[in-house]
Amino acid sequence: MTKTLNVGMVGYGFMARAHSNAWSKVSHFFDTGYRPVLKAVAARNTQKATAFAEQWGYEAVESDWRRLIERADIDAIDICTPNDSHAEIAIAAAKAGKMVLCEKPLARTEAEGKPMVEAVEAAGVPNMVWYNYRRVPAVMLVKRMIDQGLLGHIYHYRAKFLQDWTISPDVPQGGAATWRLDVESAGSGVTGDLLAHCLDTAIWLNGGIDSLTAMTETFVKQRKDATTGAMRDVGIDDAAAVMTRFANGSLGTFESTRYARGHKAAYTLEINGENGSLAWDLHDLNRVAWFDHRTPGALRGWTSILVTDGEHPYLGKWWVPGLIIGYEHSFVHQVADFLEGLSNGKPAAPTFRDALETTRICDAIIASGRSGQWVDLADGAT
Ligand code: SOE
Repeated sequence: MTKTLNVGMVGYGFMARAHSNAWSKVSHFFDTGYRPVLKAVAARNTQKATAFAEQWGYEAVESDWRRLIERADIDAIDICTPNDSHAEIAIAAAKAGKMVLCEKPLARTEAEGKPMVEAVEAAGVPNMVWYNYRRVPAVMLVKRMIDQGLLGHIYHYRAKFLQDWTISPDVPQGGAATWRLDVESAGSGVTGDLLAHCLDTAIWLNGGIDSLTAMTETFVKQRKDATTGAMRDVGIDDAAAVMTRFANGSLGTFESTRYARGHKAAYTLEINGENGSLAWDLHDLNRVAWFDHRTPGALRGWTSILVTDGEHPYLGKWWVPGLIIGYEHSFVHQVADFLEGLSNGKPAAPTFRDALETTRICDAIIASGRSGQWVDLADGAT
């Protein structure tokens, strides 16, 4: 019998919309044993929260996330607030016995994330971090192809996530819309916001990172505070270029910036193995580019796999073969896997513990950007 799962959302921004859409759609397409109910949304700005609740169908509004956690009728807390409040909310929610889902990155630093992992594990509550790009069907197909050994030994992992929205020095820091530029709220710049996605996908596809060295830069040194209007030093990294050594012996290169004119969300990855190469591009998200070296010489070449068939990951649940899906579906898939995990007892990844590793790598990037040194990450070292 299908159970209901009452969701308490904290926040009403862009990510709260992506998550709410996923919670509301999932049971129309996936049989997971659970039907989410949008029970209540919490935010200090109750006017905005009320408008959000009306638009998405939340039954109630709370002006404080603590009230949401106290409610006996809430099963899961979904955290969609700026990074500096993730830890406090997640720890309180876990202590209250709620399931906890947290927007990425888990926390601003590994030190902040550790007690979050301890809290969910001590309480034994299901938990997950929203690294949604794993759930793009084409990326999931890449995972299956690697796990089947199609690439053979892997030599290179390459990823980029490029944007251009902070080039103007007039973009402020802090405030509801631009907290991502404020180091206090965000913890870091492109590293925690964009590279974290690339790293999460990379360690899932290609295994752990043993060591890295990074170059980081803050191009605009001072910006206005969105609230006070006063000029303040900018503490975030605007761009990062990283070289890594993976535990499997492969070399990784990662690049992220918000200063690449013309790029809004250009996430691409490529993996080169002994038997072939695989590539994926968010702007063509339903395709995997595949070069199979074992194909006879005259026929050998890059092929483009259109990931829209019923046998492809998740696609059998949507439309008929050949019809495409988009960005928002990756969130629906993540919720579907989370609910499935509740039903079958196999927790969906990345859990808080999995996501802590990504945050640990982000810390190492920031540290290396400052010191110019390689950072050893093997066996838990930092
Ligand atoms: C920032 O612009 C952002 O919205 C990130 O916060 C998301 O995680 C990323 O998926 C798209 O870009």
